[in-house]
Amino acid sequence: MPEEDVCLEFPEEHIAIVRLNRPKAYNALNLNVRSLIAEKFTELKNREDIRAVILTGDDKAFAAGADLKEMSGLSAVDYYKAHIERLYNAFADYPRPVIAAVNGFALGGGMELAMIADIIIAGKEAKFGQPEVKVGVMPGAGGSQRLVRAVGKYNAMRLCLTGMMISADEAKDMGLVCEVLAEGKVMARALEMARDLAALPPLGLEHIKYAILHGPDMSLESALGLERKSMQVLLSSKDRAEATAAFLEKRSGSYSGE
Ligand code: CO8
Repeated sequence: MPEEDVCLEFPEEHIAIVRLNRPKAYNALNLNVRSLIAEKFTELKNREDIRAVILTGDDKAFAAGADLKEMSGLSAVDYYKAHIERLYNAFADYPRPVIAAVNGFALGGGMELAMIADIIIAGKEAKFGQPEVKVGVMPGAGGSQRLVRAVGKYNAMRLCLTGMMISADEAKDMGLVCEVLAEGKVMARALEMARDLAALPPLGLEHIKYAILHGPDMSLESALGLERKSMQVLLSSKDRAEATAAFLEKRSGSYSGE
């Protein structure tokens, strides 16, 4: 069977990899790829056994942005009707941790895709940028908004207004990338991190992710309330009892997500 433009792999128990697979187009995001990303994350939402996901591309590109060839033929109405936000929401709403493992180019829609993930790690040679201004548009899938929340006004302005590319090290200095790895080491590190996450209580991961994603858009008082309520829910979970017992008995815990 021919490989799809987005592949879903299960390398180990509890871990999934969503891999963009359009190498000839530097993993440019056409509508088919965006639909497949949505389809894969929708499938993963129904997989209770999956506790951490890695989103990646290949060595040359995470994704070099929207497919400019396809988009050049789209009218504003076509673009509206494509409802790309609904496709991205299938990924953005995924409740468990997602690591973006970036090698090569993460540009435009590709960088926007990486920013939906919860943790971004990158190879030394990776390049990030929001070059939409150079093709006469602007970031349209979260680029201006997720970026300003991640790196602040001045860095977001510099990237979006100039369309410049930055290195993985510079992206790390800004707080966008968490770890920069030597060439060839990104997937191994992503898997190691996913393994660590998958060994933790999944309900805790879900509640932490939700609070960190949604809290900053609330008043501090409401966000603290959300945090407190989430913590109270976790207190009554079976996994909390198991984690405490494991600590007291000096062993590692085994979690069911209940
Ligand atoms: N869309 C479609 N095909 C692409 C894209 C893309 N975004 N990026 C690369 N490719 C294709 C190239 O066309 C080429 O294919 P072919 O061999 O068939 O010509 C192949 O990938 C390799 O590309 P290059 O030969 O250019 O490789 P280089 O190593 O020389 O350069 C770069 C790599 C720097 C990544 C270069 O390809 C590039 O600049 N790509 C475009 C980056 C970009 O501007 N992305 C889009 C950002 S905008 C966005 O994401 C959302 C808004 C879109 C609105 C569009 C309105 C028209």
